[in-house]
Amino acid sequence: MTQQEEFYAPWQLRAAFARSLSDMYGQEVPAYTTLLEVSHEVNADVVRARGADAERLGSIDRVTAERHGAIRVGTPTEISQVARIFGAMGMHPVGFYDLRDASSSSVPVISTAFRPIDRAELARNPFRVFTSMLVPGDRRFFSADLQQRLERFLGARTLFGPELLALADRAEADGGLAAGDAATFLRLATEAFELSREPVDQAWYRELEAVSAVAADIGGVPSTHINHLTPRVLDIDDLYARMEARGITMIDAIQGPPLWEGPDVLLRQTSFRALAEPRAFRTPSGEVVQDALRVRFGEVEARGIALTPAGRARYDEAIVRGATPEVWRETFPDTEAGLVAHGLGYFTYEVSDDGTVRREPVVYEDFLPRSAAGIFQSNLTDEGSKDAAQAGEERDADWMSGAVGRELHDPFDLYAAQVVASRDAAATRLAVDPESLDTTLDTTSVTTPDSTHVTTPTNLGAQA
Ligand code: OOG
Ligand code: NI
Repeated sequence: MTQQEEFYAPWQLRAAFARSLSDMYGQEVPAYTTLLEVSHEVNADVVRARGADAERLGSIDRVTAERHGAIRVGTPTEISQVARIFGAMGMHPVGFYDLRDASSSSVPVISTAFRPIDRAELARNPFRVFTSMLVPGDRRFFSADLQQRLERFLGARTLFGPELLALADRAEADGGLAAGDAATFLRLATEAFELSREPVDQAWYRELEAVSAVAADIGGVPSTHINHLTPRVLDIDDLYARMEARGITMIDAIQGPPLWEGPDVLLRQTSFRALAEPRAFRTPSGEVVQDALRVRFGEVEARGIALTPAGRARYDEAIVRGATPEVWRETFPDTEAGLVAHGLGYFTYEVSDDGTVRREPVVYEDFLPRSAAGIFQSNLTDEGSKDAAQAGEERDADWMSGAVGRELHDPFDLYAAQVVASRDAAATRLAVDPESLDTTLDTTSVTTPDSTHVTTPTNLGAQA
């Protein structure tokens, strides 16, 4: 009897792919290895100093393994293929980001993020990839003539080979792959996101670059590549200081909320500029010359609590006023209990051993358009050109969903569903009506201002 080959479930493919990409990126971009080292040091120090409290927004194992990557593609066909590859790893498109308006420089893309969506899957491995797609029909950036040549160029290239796509489809249909196929799938998927060594068509690249460095990065070459891989840290201010101390120049500021005494919400990110990497170019006369391109950079992030639409509206207003501690104090309660009480953050219902119900924060799994624009922008040597007088091409979540060929999940719906599921599970465990637990949302049922522990309503205590 032949021995049964080991089978890789989607989450195992996802975890293995995240590791494989990280190994590849570490070999090719040495500053990323420094970033990982410093992240590990910072996380170990935070766990030592804060103990269990450090793991409130995710176990140290999850945080240590946690990464997001970013890729950029050119066409609906390409993004639908990306969706098949990530679909094989249990990653689904979530959210719609329009960076064309979020940025003052020329960033002619719209984006989504591929990530696991179930609580259990996120806990196993939360790897996510921010995926951007060009909008060649947007006249603010591209003339009709350039659009046509760009679309012809993109239409003629192949980012993902037939073997990779066939394995991806099989993995999705069968809920995983046997060991041999899994190894091939992982190798081909990793290769698809490596930086190509092929000479770049100099005239074409430079023509696009004059319009937008992002457009050149996407449409100026026949392949795609991962442009950063971001570890998660528990103290991003400390990390920023340590990186600078090691001589790596970071961008001016940490994007997103400020450092303050209250709960961390959403996402704080910072990055170091792309390093110039040697690249061969083919000149119009056919000669191959050596030059350099800056297309791969480093980023790090600290994740906070997911905000409800009401909380997000406050965030969006606050960020316009300026992400200072003063603005934050005027905008957000300084405790988790306050976020619960005002319905600003997502918190699950958890039953303690003594039968009381606690609320635990849900970590933010998504991205922020303004911060993303800041990250794009910080890595552009040139603003590019953008004619604001022209009408932009209409793009929205529905359009993106059509391009991707899959349902585009709404991040708020996913967080809310997670809270409802936890409430139902808690109610089942306590043998009460889930609606009765909703009374714990009242301000009055929060016991102390600095704790998220909520009292069990008396009717609940009687039944327990
Ligand atoms: C993506 C930039 C956005 C983030 O973390 O907000 C991003 C890109 O540069 O392609 O990764
Ligand atoms: Ni990023």
